Amino acid sequence: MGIVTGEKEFFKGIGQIKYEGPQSDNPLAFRWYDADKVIAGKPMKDHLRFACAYWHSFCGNGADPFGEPTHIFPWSLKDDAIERAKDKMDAAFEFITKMNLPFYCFHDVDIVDYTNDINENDRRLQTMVGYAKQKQEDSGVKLLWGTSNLFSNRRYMNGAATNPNFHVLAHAGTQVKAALDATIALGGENYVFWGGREGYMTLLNTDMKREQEHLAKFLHTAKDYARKQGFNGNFFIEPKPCEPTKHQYDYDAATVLGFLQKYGLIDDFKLNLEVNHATLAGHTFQHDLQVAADAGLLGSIDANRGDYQNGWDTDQFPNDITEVTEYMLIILQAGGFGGGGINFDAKIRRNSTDPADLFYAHIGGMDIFARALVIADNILQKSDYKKIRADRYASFDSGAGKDFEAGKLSLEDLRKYAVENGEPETISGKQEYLENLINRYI
Ligand code: XUL
Ligand code: CO
Repeated sequence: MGIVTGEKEFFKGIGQIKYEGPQSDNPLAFRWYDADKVIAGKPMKDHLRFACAYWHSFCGNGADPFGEPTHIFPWSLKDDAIERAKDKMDAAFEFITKMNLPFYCFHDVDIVDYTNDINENDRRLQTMVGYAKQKQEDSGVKLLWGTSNLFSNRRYMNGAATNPNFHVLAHAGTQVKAALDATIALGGENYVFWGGREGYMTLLNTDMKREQEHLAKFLHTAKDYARKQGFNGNFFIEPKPCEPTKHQYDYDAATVLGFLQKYGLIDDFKLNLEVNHATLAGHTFQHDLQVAADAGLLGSIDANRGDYQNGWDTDQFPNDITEVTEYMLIILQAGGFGGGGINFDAKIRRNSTDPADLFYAHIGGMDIFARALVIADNILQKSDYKKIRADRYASFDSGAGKDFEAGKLSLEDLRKYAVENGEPETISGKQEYLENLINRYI
């Protein structure tokens, strides 16, 4: 895969980012991500399946609720919407190929500006799909997932699929149809639903049961349409507990699993889990990963991190090796992602205004996951980590414990066992031992 630029080079002075190894002090090189290096039976790039998030990297402009944009992109200057969108896509593919990122992800509105004219939107999106197709062919970069933005337009202020007004729901369906068509045309491997406005601000005006039924019906309708068009990929739901809505229906991994089960969606949908969403739900990311993995529905992740001192979605790039090692332990043991990968749903800070900052951010994120992959594989191959966990449950491997697991014991049997065997011995959970073990391999 070589660098693909448009007529103009947007990131001048920055070439192909290459692997130089841990000893390198070049800030524009990988120290751990060695795409073709084989770990646990397959190349790093196939374990990690990194993706660039179009919205944060090429649309977000550094504005915050208190201040105007600080990122004045040279690809956002042209007057004509299509010309501007093409410049943006040129910049995106230049960046993605310089970074050696195998995938990208987008919302419909990231690719080209939307208007309130449905037919014009279709025309715009189709034009840009043609442009993207060529870029994908030239570069070998693939679409990890597409999605539709059903939260920014003011019509969605009371929800999209869960809006109390059917007319709004019809517009949401219109947008999903076009975004699915675009995803399918571009060979997208998955399609994501993140319901930022699917929830409520107050129960005083909300029929929660009816809204959730509408959401399920909407997902069925979208899924049936995509399958009819020949889409074989996965649908992912991305949980988040709140923000922008006070209470979102797709609260966390466990809530979404229950919802998929209840409404007969479990065979087509998996989870796209995001670090900062799990922490906003009061969980560690490891917790949500394990919940999804145990259900066999760990589809993909949105990699980022929050800030321990505040309670909103700061979408910072990941940089904590201990935490990311713990993620990779769960992901490796789950057998990897179910069709997805690692999408950097993360943004550089408002005051990170050098063109190189976007590179540093992604290099750091890719390196930390690559390094964590190596460490986690070492822990699983060489240490007693797995054995310690298995041994904690040894009392269920034989005798009465095994009979209990097999459903052969009654409550009376449990009492009899307790009377006969007296007080259980005190057994350590070895938490500090295991924490030290992780650090030893780091
Ligand atoms: C918002 C978020 C979204 C989804 C896609 O918190 O994570 O960017 O990933 O709509
Ligand atoms: Co996300």
